[in-house]
Amino acid sequence: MTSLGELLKKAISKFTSSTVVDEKTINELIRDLQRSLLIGDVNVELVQKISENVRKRALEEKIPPGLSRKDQVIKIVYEEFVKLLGEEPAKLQIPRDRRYVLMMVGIQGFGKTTSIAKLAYYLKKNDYSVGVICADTYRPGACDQLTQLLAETKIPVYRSDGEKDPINIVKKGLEKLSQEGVKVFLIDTAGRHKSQETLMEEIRMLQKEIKPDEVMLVLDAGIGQQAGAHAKAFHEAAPIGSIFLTKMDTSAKGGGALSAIAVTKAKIKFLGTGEKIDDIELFNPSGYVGRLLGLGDIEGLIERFRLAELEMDKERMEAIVRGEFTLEQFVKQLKDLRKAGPFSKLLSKLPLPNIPQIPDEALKDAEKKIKKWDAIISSMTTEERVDTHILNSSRIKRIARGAGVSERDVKELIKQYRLAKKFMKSVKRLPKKMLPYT
Ligand SMILES: Nc1nc2c(ncn2[C@@H]2O[C@H](COP(=O)(O)OP(=O)(O)OP(=O)(O)O)[C@@H](O)[C@H]2O)c(=O)[nH]1
Ligand SMILES: [Mg+2]
Repeated sequence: MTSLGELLKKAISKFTSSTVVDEKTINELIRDLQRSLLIGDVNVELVQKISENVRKRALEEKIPPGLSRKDQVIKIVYEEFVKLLGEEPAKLQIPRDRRYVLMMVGIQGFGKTTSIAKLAYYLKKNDYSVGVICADTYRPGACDQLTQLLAETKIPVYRSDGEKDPINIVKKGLEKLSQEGVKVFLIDTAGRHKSQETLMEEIRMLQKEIKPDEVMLVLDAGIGQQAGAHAKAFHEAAPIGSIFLTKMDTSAKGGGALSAIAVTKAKIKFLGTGEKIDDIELFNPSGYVGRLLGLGDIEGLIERFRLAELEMDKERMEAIVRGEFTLEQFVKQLKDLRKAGPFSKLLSKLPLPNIPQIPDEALKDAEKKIKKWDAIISSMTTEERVDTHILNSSRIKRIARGAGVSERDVKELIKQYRLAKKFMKSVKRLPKKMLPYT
């Protein structure tokens, strides 16, 4: 069966190879992405959310000069996937000043034992006092494997070969290793068992008795859509807090992780990139999505957007300072300002000592008014937004009704807009150093 990763890549490459990009091709891309995600068992709500965000942004966002609509759609798809995986690179989030117990769970052969060793080594290199407990009583040689992997690291491994009860092993291990000064405990659990049910029961009991600070699910990047079901089963036994995605070096960069994330709401923390003990990477969502979607130089594309948008902002600011702005830009400007903090605070920072007349009304209560004004703008035609002079009383009536506000509200917005324009024009005549935007 085709993996989610392959399906997504196919959808993207079909889109990028189309000669025209219009609403139809965008909708087609969204449909293809939806279909792929659903086949990949990503839950419906999440699929809906991603596709709605992509559609909305693709239709609404301005394309900066020098960039194509195709570039823009790719960027949006990329950003929405990154958002899903956690925008920031993963953080370790393991405290240094208290005991911390991390339990690793996962299906047999996915790489639990290997990943425990990698994580232990990684933590040691980061100056944590770390120890490992082997609580896998099923796999023959499981503890030997762990001991061997860590042989050269001087990381203590607790094992109790006579003991068959993993809970007892962990309890004793915590005690013994604590005495040796260990603060961070990594528990390796069984992956093979009599049956799936008995395995889950064991994990459930460990969760109940040990109450680890973090349960990390190990997933093989190659397993594709079953990942969701695996994650669900483990999540029900012990709430999954993070994911270690293994075999990124050999798999088709599986999208199964997306399903697992959807089910558990946990984020990927680490990637395994080989069999050696230092083949471990802290997870970086942007790199992962780039690989998953088969996007070549996505970093380069994002950078080109960033520069072009900066340029657009600069031009917009300059136009505003010249008093050239539309009604829509006026409201957007107020919204941007609001993001920067309350108006009064912002105004007090501006170097505007003896300026003729700040249109006080435009700013007073603006925060309350902006919502109304936004609604007013939305019920205007494009023509009306660009040229307020065409707003006669019948148009005003229609707009007010559409926005659910009074006609007075509409008139006030127009008045404030004109005042602001006049104001900016008067500011323009002042010495340059007094301009707020330079
Ligand atoms: N290429 C590659 N191989 C890996 C990676 N992680 C684990 N492996 C290999 O996968 C195989 C299984 O790994 P284990 O760590 O034994 O898996 P496990 O989950 O502990 O398995 P059980 O103990 O049987 O439940 C081993 O051959 C590992 O070397 C990885 O990131 N890349
Ligand atoms: Mg193992």
